[in-house]
Amino acid sequence: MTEWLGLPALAAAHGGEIDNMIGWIHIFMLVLFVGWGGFFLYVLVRFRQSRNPVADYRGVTSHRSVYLEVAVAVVEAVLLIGFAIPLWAARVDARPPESEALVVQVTGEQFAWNIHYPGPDRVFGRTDIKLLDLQSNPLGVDRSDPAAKDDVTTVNQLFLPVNRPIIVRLRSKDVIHSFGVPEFRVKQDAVPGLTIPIWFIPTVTTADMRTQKGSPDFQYEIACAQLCGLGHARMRGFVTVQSAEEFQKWMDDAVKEQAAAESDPFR
Ligand SMILES: [Cu+2]
Repeated sequence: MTEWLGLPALAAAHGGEIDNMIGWIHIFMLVLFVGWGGFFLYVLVRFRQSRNPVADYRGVTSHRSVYLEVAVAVVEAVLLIGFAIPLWAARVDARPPESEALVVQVTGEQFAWNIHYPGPDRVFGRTDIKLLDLQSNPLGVDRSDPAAKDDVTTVNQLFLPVNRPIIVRLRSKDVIHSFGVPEFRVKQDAVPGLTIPIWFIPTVTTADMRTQKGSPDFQYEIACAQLCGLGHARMRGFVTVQSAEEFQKWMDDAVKEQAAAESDPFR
């Protein structure tokens, strides 16, 4: 129902509800705009100087405007209590258990997105700020920790399987960034010192979206949605949504590559 708003294509399970709410808010605002605009024109004519040469000190005596204001407040309360709060509660409280989801850590920095997968053991390896190297180890992963052996890290490339709950643990190294993927209807600030979980279920693979849009170069983009410094505009990450099999293959290859790099004495 919200095509008329020109929102970005939808590619997440919860997005329909958000779009509906945006649609209802627009309809309500349109009614208010037309209503108040009409009222304004009416009073311009009704209280024109030629008809009212002397000011009326009694003013309006009918209560119609009060009823109207109450009605507006009721509709606003319904939008807030009936739609917005339940939707928000579902987003932040009804998070799926980590055992059913793919958990991935995303750390913003000036000006990149560092992606960290726990690998097949599903345990994030230890990180240590002393091991942090902006070129070779931007997250400071301690590869001597057994849990870190199979961890996979990338920069600005987030690979996700389709139709599976994704939990992103969002963090920041320096300033406030914001993880925004418009097609997933997801936007959350990354705040230094906090790990903020967000979750969504991608429903359309990158390949399907390319066909749907008729654009072979389409990419889901992580746009930093908080002005975070001079390089803010080039702080772009890309999300590749794949079928479960494709994703598994990507993950297996990445783990192998990681192991090979680790055992390379000339690295
Ligand atoms: Cu940023």
